[in-house]
Amino acid sequence: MADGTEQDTDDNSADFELDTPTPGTQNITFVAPTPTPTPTPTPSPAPPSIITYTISNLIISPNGDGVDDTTSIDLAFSESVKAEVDIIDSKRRKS
Ligand SMILES: [Ca+2]
Repeated sequence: MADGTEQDTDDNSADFELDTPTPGTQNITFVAPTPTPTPTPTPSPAPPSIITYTISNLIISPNGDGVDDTTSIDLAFSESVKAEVDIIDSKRRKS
């Protein structure tokens, strides 16, 4: 047909064909997709940190002679943490 009316030349009712296209005429309405906002990443919480610490003796000789056999370590963290303290000898080996 030449009157611009809809035709179904391929027997597919899901589409339609125009015999005479209409340049400049909007045959369909374009609907812009709604932009999906990019989720704002949640800032990572600051890792736990040491607030204060005291060590009564930095060097100990735990040989039971009563001289510098012990030390006292007091740590305060910014939050509750599971902490491990390593005691190393002069050759940097763990006890
Ligand atoms: Ca000692």
